[in-house]
Amino acid sequence: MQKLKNIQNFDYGLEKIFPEADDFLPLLGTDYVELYVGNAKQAAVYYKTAFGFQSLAYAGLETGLTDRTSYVLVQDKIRLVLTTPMPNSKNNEIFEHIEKHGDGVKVVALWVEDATKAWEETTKRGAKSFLKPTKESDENGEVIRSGIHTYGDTVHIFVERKNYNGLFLPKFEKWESIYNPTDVGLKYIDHMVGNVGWNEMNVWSEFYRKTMGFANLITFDDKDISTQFTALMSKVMTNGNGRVKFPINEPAEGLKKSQIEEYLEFNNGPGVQHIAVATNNILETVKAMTKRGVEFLYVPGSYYDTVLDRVGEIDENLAELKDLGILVDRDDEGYLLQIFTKPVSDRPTLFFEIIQRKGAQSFGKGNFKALFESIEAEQERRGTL
Ligand code: TYF
Ligand code: FE
Repeated sequence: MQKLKNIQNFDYGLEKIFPEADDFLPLLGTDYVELYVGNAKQAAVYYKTAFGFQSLAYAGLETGLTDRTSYVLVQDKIRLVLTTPMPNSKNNEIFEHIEKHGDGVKVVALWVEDATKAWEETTKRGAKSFLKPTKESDENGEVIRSGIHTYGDTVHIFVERKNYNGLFLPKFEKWESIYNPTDVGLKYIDHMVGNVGWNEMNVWSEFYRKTMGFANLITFDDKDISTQFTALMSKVMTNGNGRVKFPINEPAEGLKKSQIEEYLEFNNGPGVQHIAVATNNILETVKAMTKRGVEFLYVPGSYYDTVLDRVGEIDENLAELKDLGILVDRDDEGYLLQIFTKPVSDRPTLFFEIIQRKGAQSFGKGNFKALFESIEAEQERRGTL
């Protein structure tokens, strides 16, 4: 795999790290992630309490927006937008999204220098338009946004904010709240994973290559990702500077129903499966999140009997990692620590990954088997295996 040294989403730049990626869509990073939810007001309290997000901005009836309500949350470089439809919505897209998918990710917004060019370059290569380049302005300047469709009902919105110095976007006001729980040390979005249908992994990885200029960073076939019972395949796509990474999963044949098939059933089709967020101190982050009510997947304690034989020496205390259920993996550049939440809504669909990279730029291949067995145990409890 390519060397990805010094990639941190802290000092944005456009230097190219993957020579095989194309330059026609320079991305500065992830701009925001928008979830369509049944009750944005309550979801906002959950993400503040459990995930340590802070109140940033609001748009709704009080700000003159009548067809939807949105709460914007922030934690370091991560911006989360929670949107719910209002009854006089002329556009039923939000209602339909929630009815079909439950609460979940609608928009993966990408920060660009030129949203008009981003739209032109991607649509001329075959991407289907979601939003033509649109300018919005207020006393803080102007933002141009445009958008394209990707897998399922998910979309990418390109955000150009170089002439804007407001809090979030025009029409949003500062959201002042007296409830301000502290953050839990989440820093930036490391990657966002899409689940697509049978035999569609190559369709969508080609989409990212052709219409967005991404390159294939790694491929995991069903031998890399299988247990005794289930299997899946995955291709990790990256943009040229490595700031935006999208693994794409598809189900593979196994004796039992894989987690990807379960997702596709409960989500009524493809969509975002997990959002991986980075921390500089996974022990503290996971301790805080556990205390605040986030449920994590646990692997059997026997995982920790052999983990050091596999990954060698690490800085962390093994008993502490075991206590919290944090997984470890190593590649030729270093190691990584990761843990996965249980699904964050009632459907077994969207979940989060917490990841701390200590040199390693891979995805935890050495943990796949233990992780997927642990997911199977959850499927068993749900009766969906
Ligand atoms: O993003 C990844 O590739 C890792 C591993 O259903 C992973 O987080 C892959 C597939 C999956 C859950 C986790
Ligand atoms: Fe991941």
